[in-house]
Amino acid sequence: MNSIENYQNFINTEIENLSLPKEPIQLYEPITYFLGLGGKKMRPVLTLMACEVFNSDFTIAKEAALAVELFHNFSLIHDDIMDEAPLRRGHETVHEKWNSNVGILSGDALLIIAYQKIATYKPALIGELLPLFNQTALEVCEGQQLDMDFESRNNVAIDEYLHMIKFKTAVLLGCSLQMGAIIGGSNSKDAQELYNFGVNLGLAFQLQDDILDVYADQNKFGKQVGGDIIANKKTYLLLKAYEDANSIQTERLNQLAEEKDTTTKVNGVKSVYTELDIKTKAELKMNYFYEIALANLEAISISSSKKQPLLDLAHFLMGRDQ
Ligand code: GRG
Repeated sequence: MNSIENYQNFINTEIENLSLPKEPIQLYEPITYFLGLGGKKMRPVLTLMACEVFNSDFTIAKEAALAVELFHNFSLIHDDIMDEAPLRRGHETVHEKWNSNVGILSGDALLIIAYQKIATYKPALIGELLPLFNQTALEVCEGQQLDMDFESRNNVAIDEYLHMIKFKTAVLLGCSLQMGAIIGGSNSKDAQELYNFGVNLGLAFQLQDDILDVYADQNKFGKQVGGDIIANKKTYLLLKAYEDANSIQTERLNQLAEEKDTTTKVNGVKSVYTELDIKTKAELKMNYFYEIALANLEAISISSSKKQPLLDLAHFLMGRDQ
């Protein structure tokens, strides 16, 4: 059994050893730059762990683990362009360091390299992995579009928001686990249960992200604390606040959405959140999904000791403060 750190080291080495071409420089240098910025590598770790639950040799899932991490990085590069984000993982984004066209094309190349990794498996395995990967990629696209649609809508329901984060964030965690399980030789019921574990963990993870964005310690948080409030992002916290607010609080939230002074804005929204106990309500929802995730894991027909690394990773992800 390996520790989270062992799996992370393994995947970091594999990424360092990707023998990417050198030219055209503007295509491959941004990829090397972005992959070198770090990140938790939680998706490939999930793939390797899920494989090891069913097979003593987790390295057989190496190419799938690389595929999910490369896909994730591709989506981050494109997401940063769409969001016009200056920073990612505490460093300049690709479009900021080069330009948007470079970001689009190097992101595209990363996606293709991800597919090349899946194509290394035997045809029977590809037949199982590819539909899952394709379905997931399409859902991530749908999640991203819904997220953008929400920017110009004032009537987003909490269930719609949960559907959006399921697609944008959670399904890739499920897919990472299911691919590892398939490669490891699990039965389809356990592979599906691991997928569900990943989706519910992903929902809890994204809700935690919403909470951290408002309440994290700025010295530990990789992004700007209050960034979602400043950008009027429709997070779970904001939608819940609108749902629970009285007419005076609704009016204050509406006025704060127009506020130009960022400190006044963040403090104002936070004070409405405090009045409505929004942090506790968001934590309740986060814990709800986390508990379902743990029940999914419990339902898998293997010994507790084999599930322990996945449980450790779930604890690690939910205990993060950055
Ligand atoms: C799928 C064809 C296709 C297009 C992609 C751009 C896009 C469409 C989707 C964006 C998806 C996206 C960026 C989702 C956010 C997921 C998320 C929670 C990112 C942060 O993940 P961490 O915390 O990051 O694992 P690190 O840095 O640790 O890797």
